[in-house]
Amino acid sequence: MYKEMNEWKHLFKLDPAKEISDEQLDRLCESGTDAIIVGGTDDVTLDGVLDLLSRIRRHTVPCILEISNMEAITPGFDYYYIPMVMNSTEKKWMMDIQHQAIKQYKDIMDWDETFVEGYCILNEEAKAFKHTSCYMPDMEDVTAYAYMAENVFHLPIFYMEYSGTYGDPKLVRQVKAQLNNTLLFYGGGIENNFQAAEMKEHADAIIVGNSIYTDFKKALKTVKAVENV
Ligand code: 1GP
Repeated sequence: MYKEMNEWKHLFKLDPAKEISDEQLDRLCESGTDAIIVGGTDDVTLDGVLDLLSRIRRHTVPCILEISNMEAITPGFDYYYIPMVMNSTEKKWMMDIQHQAIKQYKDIMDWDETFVEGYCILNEEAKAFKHTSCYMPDMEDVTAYAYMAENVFHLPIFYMEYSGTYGDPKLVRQVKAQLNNTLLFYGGGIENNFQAAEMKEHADAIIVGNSIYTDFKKALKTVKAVENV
């Protein structure tokens, strides 16, 4: 039986631009993870998204499309996440692309399955950081973004995105202390059990991405690592 989103602890994020075998994909889907996100920054094509969707769909695990480009949107996912990059220096990534997407799709959008994520990208080396022209916020900035995500924008999710590097658990703890209703998602550099549990202690849910492709066995073990955290 799958849980409601506010009970989720662990998600895997699959990149449609990367290869994964059927065997590995099956093991991820049956691992006990709460959901699988399909999303990436570069080379996200409709073909890549559809390929993953059809393969994940053989399982009952909830699957989510995190929308990064308009050309790769398709029906069939359980949920759709729309990122708004709060620490981008360009309004485009906070407002304009979402505006365009909503103009085009609002008649078919279902708000029971669509969730907006307030993203704060915290790794200067991450592709997404550069791609969306982010600046590096300090601790006070990040907690203020979290506060805004909850109280100004009433967003369901605040996402601390360290993609590619392991973040600062102290900062995650401080951000969590700021939030009452908005869920805190943490993603970035989780490669083993210890890191998974450490971040899950503060975040509502952790997201494991890259290590699926670099050390599959360890990535898989992160699911059990957060079960009782
Ligand atoms: C990426 O937050 C996710 O969007 C996970 O990060 O790929 O570093 O695990 P990693």
